[in-house]
Amino acid sequence: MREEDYKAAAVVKLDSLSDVNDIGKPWRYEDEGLTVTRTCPWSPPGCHPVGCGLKLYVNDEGRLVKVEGDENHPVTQGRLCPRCIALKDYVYNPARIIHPMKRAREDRGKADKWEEISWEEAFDIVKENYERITSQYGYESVVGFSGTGREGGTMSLYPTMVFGTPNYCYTQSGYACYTPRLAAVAYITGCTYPEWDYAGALPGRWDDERYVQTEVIMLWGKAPLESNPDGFFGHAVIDAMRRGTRIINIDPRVNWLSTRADIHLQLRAGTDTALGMAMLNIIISEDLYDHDFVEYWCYGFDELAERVKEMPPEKAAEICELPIEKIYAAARMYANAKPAAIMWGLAVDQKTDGMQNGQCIIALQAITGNLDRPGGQLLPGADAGHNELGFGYAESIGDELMSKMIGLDQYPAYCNMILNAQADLMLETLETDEPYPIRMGFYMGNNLMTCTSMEPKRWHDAIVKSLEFCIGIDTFMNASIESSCDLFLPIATVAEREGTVFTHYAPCTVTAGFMHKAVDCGGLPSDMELAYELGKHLHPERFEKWANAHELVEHFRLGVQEHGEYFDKVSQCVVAQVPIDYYKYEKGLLRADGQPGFATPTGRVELWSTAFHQFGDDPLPYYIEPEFGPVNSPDLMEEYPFILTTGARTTAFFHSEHRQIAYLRELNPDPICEINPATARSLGVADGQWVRLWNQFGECLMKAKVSEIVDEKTIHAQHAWWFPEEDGSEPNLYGNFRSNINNLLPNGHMGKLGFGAPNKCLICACEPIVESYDTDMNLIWEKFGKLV
Ligand SMILES: Nc1nc2c(c(=O)[nH]1)N[C@H]1C(S)=C(S)[C@@H](COP(=O)(O)OP(=O)(O)OC[C@H]3O[C@@H](n4cnc5c(=O)[nH]c(N)nc54)[C@H](O)[C@@H]3O)O[C@H]1N2
Ligand SMILES: Nc1nc2c(c(=O)[nH]1)N[C@H]1C(S)=C(S)[C@@H](COP(=O)(O)OP(=O)(O)OC[C@H]3O[C@@H](n4cnc5c(=O)[nH]c(N)nc54)[C@H](O)[C@@H]3O)O[C@H]1N2
Ligand code: SF4
Ligand SMILES: [Mo]
Repeated sequence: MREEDYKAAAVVKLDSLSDVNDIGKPWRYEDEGLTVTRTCPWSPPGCHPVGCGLKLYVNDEGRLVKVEGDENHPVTQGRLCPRCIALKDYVYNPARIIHPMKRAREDRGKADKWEEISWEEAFDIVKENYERITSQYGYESVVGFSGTGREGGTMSLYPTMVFGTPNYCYTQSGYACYTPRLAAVAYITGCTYPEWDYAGALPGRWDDERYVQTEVIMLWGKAPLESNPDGFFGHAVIDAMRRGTRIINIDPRVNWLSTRADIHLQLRAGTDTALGMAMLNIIISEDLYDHDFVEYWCYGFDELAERVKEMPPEKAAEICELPIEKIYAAARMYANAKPAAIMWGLAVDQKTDGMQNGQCIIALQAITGNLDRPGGQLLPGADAGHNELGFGYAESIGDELMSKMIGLDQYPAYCNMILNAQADLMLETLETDEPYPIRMGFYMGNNLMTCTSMEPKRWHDAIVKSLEFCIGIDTFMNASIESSCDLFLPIATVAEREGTVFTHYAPCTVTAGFMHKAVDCGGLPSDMELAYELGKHLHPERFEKWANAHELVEHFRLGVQEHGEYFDKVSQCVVAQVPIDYYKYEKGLLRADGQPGFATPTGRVELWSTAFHQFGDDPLPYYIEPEFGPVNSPDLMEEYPFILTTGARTTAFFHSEHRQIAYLRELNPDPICEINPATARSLGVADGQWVRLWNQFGECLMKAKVSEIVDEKTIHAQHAWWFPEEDGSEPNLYGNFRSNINNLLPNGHMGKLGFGAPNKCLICACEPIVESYDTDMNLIWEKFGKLV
């Protein structure tokens, strides 16, 4: 493309996203005899919609030979994680599956029984089984399993228009990831997630005249350098620190940021809500709050002030096992900084009172006047990005079928919020066939038996028993698909697909990125293209309005109705900053009716939540002591004396993915649990030794990393471990249940609204073992690393 054409195409109208401007070079150019494609990835390989700038170098044979960061991306500026640097080892990995495959139902769990078939045969098999099962059991007998926000997994298109089922299900107990935070914000403020404003959307970035440097960031149960979560680019925190931003870190573990923080609150895992209430108590009682904001824009302040009196700092210090002066210092530092921001992470969701923890965080952000203030917490506007959630539900499912969604009656605050069947009840339904049988399933960016689900063996048995037909849609084989699927549909990686990636899944988007196809590995479809093709086979009438998958993208992702050149035009872009506004509540930009205020029944931030009240929960925040821990179960702690927290992210892997990438596996060859040196000494555990972790729910084996990262009472264990180099057939199933920390985590311990699960605050025992399961890196290099 010529430079002038590129400029002509650079300004596009993205419906509700308004004007965007592309930045930097054309999307494709020649350099050193190679073709360079600039792209912004989403998945696969797995990542959240961060859309970091990538340059993919392709040689004359059409082969990807080099990946570099794109220095012209306004936020990432050339920086990449090891996983993107290793992209070519993922694309060309010998274990990657590039043909559809089938297997007889009686051969489930036998890794050598797969047979390659054509796409036509694969579509016929889906149609035949789908029609047979739904005519016998109804559309509600189909379940779609999704994992975290990967491009495919976020798509409501599959459950709605393709399979027409009300039962899409993210299977982590209590939907304990992101959605509890989204729900708390939605119910209390009428907006979705307020992320820290890191000037990502401003053309001048940190130096933009509208921006005000954040003085303090409170990182709450979030480790963004490792996780780049939910569309946020973690190194922005370091960029801000270089400009003087100070850090408060709330985390039971030590990490790079906590060692550079002004204050590290190393609390007992799972006690965050007590801390949040105590901080509110201090800020209110010391009159450190923003009186104007509270008076004009908040509802229920007096009731909140009364409630948090129940949590004086002394009490929180005892509960959280923190020095009281640190709690005071953190509350004062946060409240006195203007602007200040809270970055709240997964640990907020992963406890029974996750919603109440979220409620405290929103209250802190609101009463300090940091909502929608430059350098504070950016709010999405009423006309924020096209939100695809709900796309196709009305046309394809209808009210009667929708009312059959598992959990809708018991947990309306959950099911209506995210249009998902409640996870814990779905497990019971699979086990009991009550209230009706579930007989067909598909995995869409999900590997629940290794990673997403607690008590994974229970999920395994329930799925294998109840599903007559199951489809895996993935790039690689995994334990869930191996044990329970009859059909495998392979898909394109980010290097082979076109698409869009909006940070934060569209609402509160700061950059819009566009994926460009750089290579071809056998004409594999993207998730969107596969949905379109499958949909045309199963329900052609629903798909006839789109001539191709591009038109579907225009409608589904970009929110435009008229089709034609739109996608082509947009797809010339690489990355664009999306215009934002501040103080939208004053300008009538948060409410659909254009009135000032927030989109809640009272028009204000509801510190006393009318929504929580209507759903039958307490309208004010309250603390729930972890069910299993020193206070509530001292007897159990005699047997299982350590606090167990799990799943802190590592840059080497995205959940259960990337174990086959030799270069990444070398960074973290074995499943690690972190144990304090004093604890290790008392247990007789040496650094690098295998240990058994167990509790009342189950056990697993991990390799000890003896380190001061955790204190003496706490053990942290990695999640999502399996061993693709091992025998995949049942019962070994790639060693799936051997080092699976989720064996020790239960289902069914969520909060009153159905959200939250104690996945980062359980208990366990630990003992050294003598068996050796050491990873043979030579085997891994031999098996997966040849093509580098
Ligand atoms: N590399 C990589 N990146 C990822 C992922 C991945 O698998 N790999 N997964 C993605 C997904 S789905 C998500 S949800 C995000 C999550 O990303 P984050 O929100 O950053 O969450 P985690 O990394 O799980 O945990 C963050 C921190 O919480 C701390 N923590 C543990 N227990 C507690 C507690 O009780 N209270 C407090 N305050 N802190 C606690 C941990 O020590 C850890 O440092 O990451 C995303 N990004
Ligand atoms: N103990 C413990 N367990 C946890 C956590 C924890 O902190 N502690 N974290 C939990 C959290 S927050 C989450 S979100 C879950 C994550 O759980 P999942 O999202 O289910 O993660 P994976 O197990 O990696 O499975 C994802 C599968 O999707 C495939 N895939 C990747 N990208 C795409 C794509 O674009 N399209 C399609 N079709 N497939 C794709 C991958 O190859 C992989 O096989 O794990 C949860 N499990
Ligand atoms: S966050 Fe890391 S892995 Fe994800 S797209 Fe950006 S560089 Fe790649
Ligand atoms: Mo997640």
